[in-house]
Amino acid sequence: MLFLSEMPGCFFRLRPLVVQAPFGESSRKNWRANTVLEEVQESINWDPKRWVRNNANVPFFPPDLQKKVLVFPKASNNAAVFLNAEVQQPLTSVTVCLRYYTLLTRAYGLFSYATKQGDNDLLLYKLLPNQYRLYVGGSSVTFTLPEKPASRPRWEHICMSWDSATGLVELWVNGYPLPRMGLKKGYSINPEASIVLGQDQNQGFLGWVFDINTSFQGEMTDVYMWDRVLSADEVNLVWNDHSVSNSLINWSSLDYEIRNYVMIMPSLISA
Ligand SMILES: [Ca+2]
Repeated sequence: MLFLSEMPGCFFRLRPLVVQAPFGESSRKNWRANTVLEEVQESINWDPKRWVRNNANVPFFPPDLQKKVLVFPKASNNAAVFLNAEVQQPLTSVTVCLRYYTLLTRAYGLFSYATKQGDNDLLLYKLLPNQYRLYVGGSSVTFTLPEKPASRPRWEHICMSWDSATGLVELWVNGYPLPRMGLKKGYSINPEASIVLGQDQNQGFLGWVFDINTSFQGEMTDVYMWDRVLSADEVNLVWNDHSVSNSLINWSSLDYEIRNYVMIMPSLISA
């Protein structure tokens, strides 16, 4: 379990190391394991290589986040989780799935994929409790769900996909698809991205910046991304917590970096 506390002017950085799996080949060629807790001075121009350690004495943490959740305990303009994804070529189709739990009623960013083509090259954004806004290439479509008062707060699972050939955007909420909409037909999403959970990245003077008023506060888990549109059966598998192969981002072997006040905790929901 990782305990990360807030410190003004500093952020804690988790740098996953790539090591060979001790039990033979895993589904990925390299087993991303062993995160190292580093306290470093906040710097815009940090060099990732500086923080890689290959020391047997460093703390060891299990790489598998199954049954774990990310807790974003409070609204902020600096807390986020950065993800590394092995995107090799421009994305002409994509699916992003995640599960989250919040009591927020304002807008917030869930998954932000910013590139030099724009801060909203791919963005999952919640506008209202019953309204999702999905961006591709800076354009957006808004899905408005029928308002049904929930009897109790609950986790929500979403899968969003987009396909360049048709321009069609799918949004699945708790395993149910909404009527498809279209945008950016023929577009390609840049493979070089800054990928962030829990914030909407915006273009600032010196780089990407966050806005406390669109920050996520709550819990998040089961984050996945594929460079294809998942079939209905596959979305159903993901919703039911089964694995679907060949993902670019995989919750079970997440390559991530935590900035500021985000905690990794056991899920409070029993299996
Ligand atoms: Ca943005």
